[in-house]
Amino acid sequence: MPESDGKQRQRGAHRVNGQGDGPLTTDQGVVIGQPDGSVRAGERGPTLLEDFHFREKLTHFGHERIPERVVHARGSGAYGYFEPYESCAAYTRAAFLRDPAVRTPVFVRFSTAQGPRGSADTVRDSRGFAVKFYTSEGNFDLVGSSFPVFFVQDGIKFPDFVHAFKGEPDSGMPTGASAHDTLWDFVSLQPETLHAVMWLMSDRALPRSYRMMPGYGVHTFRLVDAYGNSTFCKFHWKPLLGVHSLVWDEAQECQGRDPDFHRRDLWEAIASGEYPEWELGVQLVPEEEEFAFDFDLLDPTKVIPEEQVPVQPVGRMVLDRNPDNFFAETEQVAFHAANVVPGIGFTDDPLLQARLFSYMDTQLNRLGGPNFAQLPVNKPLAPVRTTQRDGRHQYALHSQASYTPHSLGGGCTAEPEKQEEQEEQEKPEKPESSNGVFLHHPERLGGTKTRRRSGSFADHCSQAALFWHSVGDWERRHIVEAFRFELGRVGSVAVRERGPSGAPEVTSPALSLEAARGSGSIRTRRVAVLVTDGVDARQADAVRDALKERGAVVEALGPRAGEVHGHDDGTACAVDRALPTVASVLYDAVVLPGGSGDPLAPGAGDADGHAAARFVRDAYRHGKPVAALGSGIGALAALAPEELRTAGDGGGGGTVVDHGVVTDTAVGTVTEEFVSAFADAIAAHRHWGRPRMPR
Ligand code: HDE
Repeated sequence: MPESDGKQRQRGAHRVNGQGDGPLTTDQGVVIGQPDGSVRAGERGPTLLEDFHFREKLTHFGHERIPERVVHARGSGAYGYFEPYESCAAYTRAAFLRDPAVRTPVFVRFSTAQGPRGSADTVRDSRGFAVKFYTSEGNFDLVGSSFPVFFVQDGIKFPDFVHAFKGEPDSGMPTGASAHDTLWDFVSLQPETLHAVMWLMSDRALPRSYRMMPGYGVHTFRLVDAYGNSTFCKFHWKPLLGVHSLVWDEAQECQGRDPDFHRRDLWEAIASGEYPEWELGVQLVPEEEEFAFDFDLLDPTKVIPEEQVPVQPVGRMVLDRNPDNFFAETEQVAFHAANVVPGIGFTDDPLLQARLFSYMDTQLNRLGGPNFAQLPVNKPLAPVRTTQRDGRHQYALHSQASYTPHSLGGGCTAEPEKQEEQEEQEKPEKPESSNGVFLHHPERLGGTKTRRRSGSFADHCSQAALFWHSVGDWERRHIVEAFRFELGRVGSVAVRERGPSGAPEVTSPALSLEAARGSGSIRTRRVAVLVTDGVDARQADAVRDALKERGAVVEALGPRAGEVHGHDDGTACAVDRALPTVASVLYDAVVLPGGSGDPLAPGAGDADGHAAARFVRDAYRHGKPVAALGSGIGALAALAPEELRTAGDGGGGGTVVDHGVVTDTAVGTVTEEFVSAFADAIAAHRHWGRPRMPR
């Protein structure tokens, strides 16, 4: 792949492919003749201490792991780029937002928050959405979340929240789950958690894919223009594929069927050229309107309803490259909420203020020293000139004086501008004169030292209720089911019974998943075609081709890998995977083509003979599109409720759609009418309100 941007060229210098041309060596470059045996005193004798190669190899191995992140340990990363649609100079002097011709390289890491490094992807949790922009003015990290609100208002409560969320202190259980006593004990005693808990109980906590997940900066930030004027800003990432979720039953089964479900999905999409894309949007609030809301802009448990302040699109981010090395890049990447560039500033949100301290601190522990900004994934593209020196893992060979001011060797060419000059620049007359220098926003401060929380942070119920009243009926049903499940797992009766009181009925439609369905495309959606001996092979191929043409990933699942015989003489149908090795939860939709065979017949490895029937039942229960063609309709009818309308039910031919169940009597082929009805059903993602399947 050509090195398209500066970051990729920079990485190129560190890339190591294979072992090179020569023989294996030790870390010291000494050639090893025979790498497969340790040096022993006799062929059956003890290993000798002098075998430096053996000792070096085992010692290095024993040190391969670094401490995992205390939160967000489980993550997946990718490279890409960001480009603004047009100049945002009216609000910010940040160079990467000022020129639509500038593409800024990015590295993004998505993560779960609670579980350890090896935990499953589809747990109920908020997700990290951390973006490192390698801008020409230094690195900007937007270390965000898939929820727009956080659980606590003050960073001093963060360790308490995390301790409660992580496994129980004695057993360490559960892994990656909130359904246990300490979490519910804490949240029921700390009512500011309520709004984020509503999000956690909703389907928002179960993304279908990282590619279909929104991101939020959560805090109110500042944008600062070239004249030093500041505007409050909330950041939003909106996925081009729309926002889609799993259902709880499916998410749980996925944890076993494919614990890497999200990691695999992201990796495979990028590897196959289906580059995921997000739009960056901002909600802007002029400084004068700081107090125009019935909540505090500094309170990270609140959203600014989009109906009140619309999200303005400012640019797009595309992820187009998987990392070369998981450890070196996805594991060693170090995000820091304090990494900002000129034109972006902080507010006094007490959660943000705590984060400005915490990330550097944790990285010193995790990465073992202060020089982690020299690691390839963390290294800025902007020139780095500091007087920081030495420390563990120092790569640079500094020879110049390491203090300012200095006069040796020609003096310091990188001397900062004098303080007085900087202050003069705080309101520069000409925008260009402030280029490149980071100025802290000269916010006027004053107050009495206190640990008291502002009264403006006291309302914990209104926005939790706003969320509840704004989502669709099916989303509300899922929230109730989630509370039932979670509290059902809580042992302490006292904790189970603690709960908040009601609040007024106000809505913000933008909070519903219904409002974020996406463009109607089925690109990269995974569709299973169930085939068996006797299948209408021409039809199975036709449906596969038609859906692939629309960008779906289509796999034929049969009783065994290889191929099955077709219904018509001489025809055959290729099988991508043996059905008993997969499950409906790994797909978005299923098709039963026609033919003379029974598509629900058991195959090799199908322990109880019900794998195919279970596949279709699960897809139906989880609200996924189910299609049946020709004689496949009969097989579906044997499972589906009688109330469902299907083609051939006295209604004659053509395509019939009922609650995302799409049927068509065609034989030997598929009609355009069927394909587009099925594609629409897939794009709609899930279909609720179906008649229940008989048990
Ligand atoms: Fe973090 N958070 N956080 N956080 N956070 C970390 O930093 C912390 C918060 C978020 O992919 C840690 O390098 C405090 C909010 C993401 O590498 C640590 C507080 C949001 C990631 C830390 C918060 C986040 C982290 C652990 C409350 C959403 C993963 C390892 C004041 C806006 C980044 C590390 C990655 C990681 C501290 C609250 C997002 C300990 C003290 C709110 C996406 O420094």
